[in-house]
Amino acid sequence: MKYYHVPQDFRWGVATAANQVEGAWNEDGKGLSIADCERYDPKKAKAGYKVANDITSSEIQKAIKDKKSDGWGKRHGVNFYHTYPEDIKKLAATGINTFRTSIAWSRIFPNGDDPEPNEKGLKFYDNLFDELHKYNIEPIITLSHYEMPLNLVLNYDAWYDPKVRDYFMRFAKIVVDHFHKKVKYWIPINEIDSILRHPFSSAGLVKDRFPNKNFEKVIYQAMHNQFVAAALITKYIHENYTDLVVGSMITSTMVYPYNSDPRNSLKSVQVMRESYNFSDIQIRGNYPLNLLSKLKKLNVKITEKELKVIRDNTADFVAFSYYSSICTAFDTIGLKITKANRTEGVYNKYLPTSDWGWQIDPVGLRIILINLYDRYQKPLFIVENGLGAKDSLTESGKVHDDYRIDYLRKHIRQMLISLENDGIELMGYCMWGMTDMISASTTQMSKRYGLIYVDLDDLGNGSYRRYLKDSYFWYQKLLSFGDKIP
Ligand code: BGP
Repeated sequence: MKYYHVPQDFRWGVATAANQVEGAWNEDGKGLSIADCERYDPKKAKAGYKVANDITSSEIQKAIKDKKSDGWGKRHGVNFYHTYPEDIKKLAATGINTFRTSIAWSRIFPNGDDPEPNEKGLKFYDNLFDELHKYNIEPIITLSHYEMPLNLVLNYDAWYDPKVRDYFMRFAKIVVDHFHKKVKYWIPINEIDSILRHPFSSAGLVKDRFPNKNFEKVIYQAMHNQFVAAALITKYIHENYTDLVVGSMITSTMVYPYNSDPRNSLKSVQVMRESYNFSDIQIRGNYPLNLLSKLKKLNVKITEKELKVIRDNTADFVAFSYYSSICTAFDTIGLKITKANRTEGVYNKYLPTSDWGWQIDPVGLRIILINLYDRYQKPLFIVENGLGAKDSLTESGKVHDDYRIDYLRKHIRQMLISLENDGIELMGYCMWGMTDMISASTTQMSKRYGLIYVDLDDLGNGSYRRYLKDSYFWYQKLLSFGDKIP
């Protein structure tokens, strides 16, 4: 039989984000966060509205008002704030040694600008990390994953505002100081490139709050502020805690030319380059010239001191998410359009498509691994990969998600082939989803990713009971093979 080998210290895990699972939006002193304003509205969704991108100031006000009166907030998340001991126990039984999540900024600083951190917020994560370590599971922590205190949006200018960058630094330093003995792996900002696609959920930017400004400039200024903050916290960690490591993180979508017309190839290189720009900055320490000239044209404020901070404080590993691929064409008229994790592209006739229209491409993952390793020669880490699908629960409490098993098996197989043949360094693999959770792009519950089913619907009805899916048992079996996988 053919076996694939993974390094003995390979990290196998699951991944999630605080705002998508925790719930408890107003418990133990937590403040309102931007994610608390994003709610699923079936009528609007039908009309193509994407809450995480298109939200307006008046919708935010309405959401806050409704939240206070009818408590719909319980619909955000799957109650992980209370169920984490049982959830982690179940996950530990799969054999994982890694758990990626984020720390909700609004639990630690409810308004972002509070004079002192909220001790109860710190305590929650202390308990969570202790629980993980009880099972020898190492946490990987994202400091900013589509969540920030809403006050920093309403009374400041979110990530556009240098003061907010300072508040982020204060939050980040406090949590690193507090948790450095429990958390070795840190990722400052989730999918740092995502600010270009959904500036609200990534950086709290609401277009109508900048009436006299070029919104593109606002986005790029906020992007620059995020790069500086990520470099500053990397510096802080490296200077104070030499045993900790820091990753950059981008969304990796494989992009092919629609056909061999060189103009389509050029287009695919341009689209890929846009996301590599982001890892280039965090790994190589320099703004690529194409991006720098764009920032200059937009008159984005950048100081020499900031550029030096970015240059001198690069990340230790290259983390990325991978779900899907697209094709590109210089002229898309008449071509079928598809999407991959919020990037639009041309449909690829060689690939199947998920329930949510993302094309399934395991070989694309191998290409990304090769591309990223050749580009940086730094250890890689797949921190998100999974399938969003409509699952159904049988009367006997089973979920037969063979399509998810198929997705995971094929992607992991390509990863193993790459490890064996392509001369890459890979630290680990975290499948996206532990329990089901609220989808980031659609805010729906019915777009399910987990190994564990949660009884909850898009409108918040359900018992929150957990059921182990077939994919749970499949992952458990896979991990039981250790470092030699058939
Ligand atoms: C990534 C995000 C996650 C997650 C995932 C799946 O881009 O980092 O937060 O949600 O995509 O996307 P979705 O939930 O929109 O299906």
